[in-house]
Amino acid sequence: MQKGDKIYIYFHADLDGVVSAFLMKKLLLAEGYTAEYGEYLNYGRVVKEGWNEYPFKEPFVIIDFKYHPKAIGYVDHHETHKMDCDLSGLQYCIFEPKAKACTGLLEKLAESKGVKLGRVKRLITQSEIVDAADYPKFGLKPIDYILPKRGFLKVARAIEDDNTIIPRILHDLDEMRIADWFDFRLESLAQKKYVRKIMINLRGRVKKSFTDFKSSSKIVGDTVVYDFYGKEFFRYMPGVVYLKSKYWLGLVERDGNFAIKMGVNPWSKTRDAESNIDVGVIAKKYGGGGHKAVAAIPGLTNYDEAKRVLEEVKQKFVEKII
Ligand SMILES: [Mn+2]
Repeated sequence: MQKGDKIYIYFHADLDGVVSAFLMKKLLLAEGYTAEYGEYLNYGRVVKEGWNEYPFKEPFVIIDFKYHPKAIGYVDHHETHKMDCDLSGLQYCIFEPKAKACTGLLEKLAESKGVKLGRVKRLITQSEIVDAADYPKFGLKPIDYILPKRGFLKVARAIEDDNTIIPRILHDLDEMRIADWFDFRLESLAQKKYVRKIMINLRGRVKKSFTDFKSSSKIVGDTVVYDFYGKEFFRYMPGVVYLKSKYWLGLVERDGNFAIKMGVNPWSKTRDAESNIDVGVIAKKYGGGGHKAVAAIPGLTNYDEAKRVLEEVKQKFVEKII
């Protein structure tokens, strides 16, 4: 690689992935490269079945997503993504499963290269709160995420709700001057029309989903189990209905794509104490992935298959056997 060469940045389609891609671009530009955003990535069938043949524009780096052997850089914190390959030859590589988000890893990486990213502390902390679901520590309730009042949560929600705004978000981040200087980027983005539009649209849908959740969920042992086939699910909704529950496990569907979601309730005391279930390990057995406290099995092709996996995983939760 020579100075001026173009490097593409591929990243996970969530707040951490987007913000980390923005920071990676800053780093690469400071290092004298030309940097361009490649594409935002989501877990699903394409990644599950055709990852090795994925049409990356090269050379490229991957942020906050599954490793690819052709990547010249890799930044991640998902234990289940750990590979047996040698990452030491990669120019821009940092893998720390204990990190709360990739944003902090980008800062570390920049420091190791002697690059100053500017004022990014606030931006990094906000991404860490969202990615690690550190909400209780900051006095935020499940509903504060689902229908947010805080600017950084509005941006996180908007990205989650409509991935197609990601290129606009990145463009606006790159163009920011004053908000960039004052480290008020996400608050500034929250004022944008395309974010506000999503926030208004969410209200009615959340109300409906809340009603649906009450009728489509039950408590099994210490786990909230839900089946949201044909209904719209919102992350942390189990916490709105059952604030004190320990574990959450459910089936969700979007556009014919089925997934099993599972995790420790971020608002329960279990989270800080030792949990005897490692959901990342369970998910990996079914071709999914994640962390100890939150994981998913995406890419399930039909309801029957999803339902079968849900039942099997439910048994593991009941018996506390992984
Ligand atoms: Mn992340």
